[in-house]
Amino acid sequence: MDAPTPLPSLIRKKRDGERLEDAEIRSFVRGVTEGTAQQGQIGAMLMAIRLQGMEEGETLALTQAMASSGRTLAWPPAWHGLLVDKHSTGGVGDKVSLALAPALAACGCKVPMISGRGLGHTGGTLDKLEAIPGFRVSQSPEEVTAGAPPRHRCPQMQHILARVGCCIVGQSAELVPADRVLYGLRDVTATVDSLPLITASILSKKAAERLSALVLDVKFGEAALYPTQESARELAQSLVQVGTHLGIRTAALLTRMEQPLGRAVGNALEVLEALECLEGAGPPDLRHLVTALGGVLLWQCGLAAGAEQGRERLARALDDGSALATFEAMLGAQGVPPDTARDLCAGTPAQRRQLLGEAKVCEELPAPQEGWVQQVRALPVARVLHGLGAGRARAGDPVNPRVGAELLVGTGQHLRAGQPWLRVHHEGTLGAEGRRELQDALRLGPEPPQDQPPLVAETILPSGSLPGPCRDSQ
Ligand code: IUR
Repeated sequence: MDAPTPLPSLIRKKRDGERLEDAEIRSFVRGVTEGTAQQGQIGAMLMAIRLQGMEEGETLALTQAMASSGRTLAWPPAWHGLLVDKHSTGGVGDKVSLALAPALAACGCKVPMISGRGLGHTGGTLDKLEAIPGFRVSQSPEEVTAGAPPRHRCPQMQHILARVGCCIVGQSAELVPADRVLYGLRDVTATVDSLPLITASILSKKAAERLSALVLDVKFGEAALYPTQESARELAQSLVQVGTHLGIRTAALLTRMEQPLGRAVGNALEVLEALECLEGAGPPDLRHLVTALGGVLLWQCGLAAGAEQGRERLARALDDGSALATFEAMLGAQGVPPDTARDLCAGTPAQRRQLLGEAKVCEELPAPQEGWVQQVRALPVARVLHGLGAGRARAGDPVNPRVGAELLVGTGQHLRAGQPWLRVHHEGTLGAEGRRELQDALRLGPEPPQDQPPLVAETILPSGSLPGPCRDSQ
């Protein structure tokens, strides 16, 4: 083990713009994990990194030190090369993981997906899954540690992956404890928006999962973490480079986040829409993103000759029922009673809605005038739903899974004055202010909109960047 370096000298070094040695970075992360570093010292180092940045080698060392700050997962050798995951920087109506994880498993991948909860205006995969009665996103400690060295074995997850091929779980307290501390302090020290800190935070968790391949959905636009394609590209390049150095085959898609993905926003409504996608139907933009992200992963882990062939293979899994059957098996393995899982996957839309529960109030908003839909802005929709209880202001707050909205129109559609364009599901009061904000989300014009820019703007690979989705084994 490296001799500890006094933290004030490390902070001074980074404050003055010098490069930190790998051993110094490990020493800092050890102080964070073991609790010997004071909160003020950690905050000061985070601010120094935020202001001075880090070279790629420093970011890699930080990622590695954080990844080994806790437990790392271990898998049977036969699965090596097949372990895949997807990470999204967060969007509105983004239910991709719910369809993608089982579809990838149906194609032969092993998907130990570790997801997060929603915070702010973006939703979280775990909250969506918890709209399903009985679904368990966590594993009890007995299940994690039973009969195996706690640092590596994860029998419950491994058991599910062996039987089903995928699981979607929350991050356990033992996985990357350094990130828990650093992320909490970044939130209160105005250091969330630091490229090396975001890169290390995201990738340390993926490195601890011992993945073979990773695809990142880096969103940009009004409702995304990054407003512009250029800023999203910078993060994507950092993630792809550091991920590749970690030995994970990493690629990123830059995707637009101006409008909600699909037609449904809100946890229970998004589960319903994910089920449609798993049946080979549902909104085209959702299917497009699921198959584009999955296609890259199938190519990266050698199950398809190129990204396009991967996309076609994934689409087949959605169309032939195998992805839906895998989703049903995953629900069963994660605590959903078999009858409920079957009724949800095989039921009619009305039966599904009844199973997930419906909000007390359903209100339709009329178009204020005639016109062609140019855009439905995601941000105001997400903000109003958040205020109605669909999202949380603080970690740990409850969410109401029944609150949400259905878009009744799509871009390019013509609306008559008074025609309903949005159905809001809630259990409170929408109020004049909320109504005004929602009406501001609807952009109408006198003519049909010109060419729509593609949802996938760019693909970032270790070898460089391609416009649009990755079209073959380039
Ligand atoms: N998600 C993460 O896991 N880490 C981060 O720093 C951000 C999002 I921003």
